[in-house]
Amino acid sequence: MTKTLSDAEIYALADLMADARDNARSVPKLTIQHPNMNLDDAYAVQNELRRRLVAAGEKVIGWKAGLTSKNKMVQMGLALPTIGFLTDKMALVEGPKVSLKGLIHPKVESEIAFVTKSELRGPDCTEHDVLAATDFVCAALEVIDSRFVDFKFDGPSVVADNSSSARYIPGARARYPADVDLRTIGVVLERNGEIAAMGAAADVMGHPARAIAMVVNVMASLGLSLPAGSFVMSGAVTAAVSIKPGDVVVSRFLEFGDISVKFVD
Ligand code: OOG
Ligand code: MG
Repeated sequence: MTKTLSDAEIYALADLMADARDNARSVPKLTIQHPNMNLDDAYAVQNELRRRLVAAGEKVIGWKAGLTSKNKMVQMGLALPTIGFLTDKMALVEGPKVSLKGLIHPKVESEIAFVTKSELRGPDCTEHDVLAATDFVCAALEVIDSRFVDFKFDGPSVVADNSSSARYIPGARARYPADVDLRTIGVVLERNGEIAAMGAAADVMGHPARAIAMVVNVMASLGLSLPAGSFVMSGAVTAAVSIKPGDVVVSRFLEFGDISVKFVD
């Protein structure tokens, strides 16, 4: 695949997506204006968004996989695993006052995150390479937010929107990957005391480490490797759950403990 958009068009789309994010204003999906836009174009927009945030002082601390579970693919009607970058500014801390300020229509997702101890480089990265390079695994609660109207998008649009990345809350209990079976670990996601979703981590590509290998292999196609010390989320195990200020969310992963938050304005 090669790009169909000019550099000027890529910059204009990065302007549009950055403005939608910064002003919490949703926009129509990009393929309405650019029907031939492909994934190379979309990752070029994502790269430009990343370049601008880094130039503004944010640090890329890791990456995420998106749409890696059957549950998410069915929910979004899109069977295309994607990647996005994470910066230090997107991180939030578990607690009773987690702000949703600046978000349009946030949803939460229960995920397993990997923290790496050596560099990973595609394009042939496997689940085994990922496990060998993993320092520890922990839970994460991702808060996604699409910059598209009604949370509706296609593959190129969501990639250009950094795979709906907005915020993430790392869990506090770290485990060595060899000490847990990452396929059979189950999660219960509660909102306001009721079960909103539940599932087992094998729904993420059969094994969440495969989602990390996917991230590394897509990064290789962008000319990037994954540095040691990266925090990488493997994608939501269950369907995402909508939230609003006032909601209390508890994500309970066997082996990783709970992440409890109360969302506020
Ligand atoms: C795209 C991002 C999906 C995940 O974990 O699957 C994602 C979306 O559904 O908005 O972060
Ligand atoms: Mg996610």
